[in-house]
Amino acid sequence: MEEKGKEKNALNLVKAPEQDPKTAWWTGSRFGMFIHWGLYAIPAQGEWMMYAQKTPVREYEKLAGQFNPIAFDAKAWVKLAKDAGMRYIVITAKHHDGFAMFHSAADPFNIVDAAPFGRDPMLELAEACREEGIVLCFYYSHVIDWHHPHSLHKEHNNTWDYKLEEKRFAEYWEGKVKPQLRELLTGYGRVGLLWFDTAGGLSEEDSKDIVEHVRSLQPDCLMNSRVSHVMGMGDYVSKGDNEIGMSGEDRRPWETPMTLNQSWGYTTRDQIWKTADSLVRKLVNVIGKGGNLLLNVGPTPAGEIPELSAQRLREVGAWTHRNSEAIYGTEGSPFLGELQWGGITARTGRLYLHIFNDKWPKNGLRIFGIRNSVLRAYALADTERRELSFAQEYDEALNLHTLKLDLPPDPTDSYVSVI
Ligand code: FHN
Repeated sequence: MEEKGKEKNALNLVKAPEQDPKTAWWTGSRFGMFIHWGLYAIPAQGEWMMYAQKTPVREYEKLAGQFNPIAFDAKAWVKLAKDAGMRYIVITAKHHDGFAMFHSAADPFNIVDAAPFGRDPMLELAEACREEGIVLCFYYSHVIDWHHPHSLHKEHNNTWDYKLEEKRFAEYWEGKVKPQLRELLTGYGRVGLLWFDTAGGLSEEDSKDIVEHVRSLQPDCLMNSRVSHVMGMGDYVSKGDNEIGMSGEDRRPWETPMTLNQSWGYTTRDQIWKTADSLVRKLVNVIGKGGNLLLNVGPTPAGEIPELSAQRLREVGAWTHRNSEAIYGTEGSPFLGELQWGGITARTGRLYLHIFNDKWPKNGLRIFGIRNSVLRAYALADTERRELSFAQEYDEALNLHTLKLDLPPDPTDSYVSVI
């Protein structure tokens, strides 16, 4: 929907979060692929298996000897992300089990030195991403590491192999975390962002230390807020897992990490999948509130993205490709408040009304608060751009501007139709 009005922010009833220019690529991207991939794919019970079963380190290490994901094809993963309409990839370079999915001189417990595979999948992904214009980013578990004798978290430690009172955190921090981050930030080209997780127990001093360390190596690399539990740290807010906030809740750019089923790492036990329909709505809900969606896949031990995940991503991708204008580079809705019928995104001079098909208002839609004169309204999916009729009214007593918009009798796209 196009509106007249010269003032750039005439519609901005909600101010878009203040933004550092270096986050612009990321907020404009709106949709990313999260990948949880590691040794835990082999037992296929999720990435917390080692902790849940108190698997001794020497036992867990044996998984590395079996890890040979010969079906891994970086280009195919990047293509799938692209097909889904995702513009960045965040992959677990090291999760809580401490196993590095990249070649690391800092710790031999890594995919090149400890597994028969012998390849560095992060190098292959970096190249494939560069070729396709996808931004590569790394997840790095900086506080929890069940393999290292000196990692120390507020609650989730390996207490079955190591004694808490014998921990010397600095040995972990200086000997593994910082050197591995250096490796990631110097060996793989541009890293879009580092996705830290669960900082429980990390001191403010160490949080600042890690931020400075990253900045000194790649000044433009973003960091999420989970780098520290100190409020305001990081370049953007990571919401809770699968959490979508209320409209206007965050003053900083934010992102929702979300699962496709109910797990992050590959598991054969969880078959509760979100449908493409519900995923598109969730995407709309997030971007309409100004956030990013980071949607997860958990590849198999053979190195493949499970077909049930891939299929959903391709279905979502058909929608994102048709509606790209209403997604990338947009801001969230300028209006505060939850919408029952869908979500709104905006860019200067245009509002995109994303209407959930099952809430299709056959009698038209009313939008309150648009002061600008609307010029034209049409369905984005309509290649002929046939104009929809509308009327604008102003109630002086209530000081209320109302746009009454007539809609076609039926939705114009699958899942969610954009006007
Ligand atoms: O413990 C992790 C979990 O395994 C997963 O990586 C998620 C992703 O956001 N983060 C932690 C829990 O919040």
